[in-house]
Amino acid sequence: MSIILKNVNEVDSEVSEILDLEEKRQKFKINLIASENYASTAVMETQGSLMTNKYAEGYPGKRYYGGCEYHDMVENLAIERAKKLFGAEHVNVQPHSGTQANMAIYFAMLDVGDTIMSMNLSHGGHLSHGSPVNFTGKYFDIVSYEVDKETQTLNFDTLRDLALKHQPKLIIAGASAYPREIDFAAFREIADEVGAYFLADIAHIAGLVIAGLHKSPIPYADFVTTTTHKTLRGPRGGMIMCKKEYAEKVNRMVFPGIQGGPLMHAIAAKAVAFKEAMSDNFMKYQKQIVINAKTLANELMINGFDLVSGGTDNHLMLADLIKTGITGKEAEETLGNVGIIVSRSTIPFETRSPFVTSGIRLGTPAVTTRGMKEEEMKLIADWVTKSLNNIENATIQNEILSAVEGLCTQFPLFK
Ligand code: DSN
Repeated sequence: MSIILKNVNEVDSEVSEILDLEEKRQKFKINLIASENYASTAVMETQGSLMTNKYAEGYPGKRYYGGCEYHDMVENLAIERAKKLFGAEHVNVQPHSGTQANMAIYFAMLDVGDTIMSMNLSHGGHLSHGSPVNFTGKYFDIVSYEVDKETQTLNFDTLRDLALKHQPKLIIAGASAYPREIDFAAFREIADEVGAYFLADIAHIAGLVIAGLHKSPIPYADFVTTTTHKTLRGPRGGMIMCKKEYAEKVNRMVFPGIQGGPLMHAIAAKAVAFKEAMSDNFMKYQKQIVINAKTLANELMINGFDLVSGGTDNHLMLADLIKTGITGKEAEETLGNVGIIVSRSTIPFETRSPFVTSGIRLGTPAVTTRGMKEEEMKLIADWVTKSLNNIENATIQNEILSAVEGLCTQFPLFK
């Protein structure tokens, strides 16, 4: 029976069995998905709590339902803690996701048809920043910037030229697959030059920003959005931070603009996660994420892999598999079979479809939560290499699978 939901088995044995299977999967596989993490049991308990039994449309002190006194208390706690953690003037903790946080900014500040300048999805950007298959690509005119062909990093001269040419109303910095530090001050300068709003989406790096391991966009950006479940290690959800002058517009767009009742159980769990993020342990954890990422990246390069931009400054790296002859999809499947979970990823100037891809993305937030350090990163790099170099060799693949399970047993989850 699942460690978290002890009563489910009595009511629904089918779901209970699925929870058991997922618990085993999380416990005995190495999770290198850069956007995932393991929330603490305190966060999960709160997210699964009785706070789900309430409508609380509106904001603290101004609800459209009676009986919201404790929901006001918990939402205010979450807001105050987030303000303190990030040094933000205004915080809205109600967005259900990162995409809804972004949507609120677009619809609060732009008109349909306005121009947004953002990073190309296949160069590391996010779906909700302007992909043609996303609402952003349908409602707004999207100008995409790419990484430099030589350095595979952002080139601010090219970015500036693009902004001057297209005069966007909003410039977005932030990515899902960019292994280097983002210069938010440089984005601000360009935004000022063309009179654009500046949105920084820090979903991936929020934890690093709190720990001061990545420069904060708060002094530079008009709006900062994030998810709360990646490096921040909270419940699945979104959040908006912005300058005071935009508070009213942003709040009104989140509710009643694009959302109805807030998920109060998730908001309560955000408050718990923010408290955890104020601890010394959280700072140490963030430092180790970066050390682990650097170690994993260096070992993979020693083993012959090409990494986009030649390494990492943050929690993730992108392996360019072109010279190996295998696709991202094949690599994801092969590693999945030995218990190492990664996500296929497009690489800059990708020639394959997003379903196949030429790369994989690897990140260290989840394995670092388990307590793994440099020594374990070296083992993992060797297993990734050996597995991908011996795709057809079942004996080797089985040996790696056993070794992976052995390592996971040494670093238990949900203790
Ligand atoms: N899709 C997420 C990621 O994996 O980066 C971001 O929302």
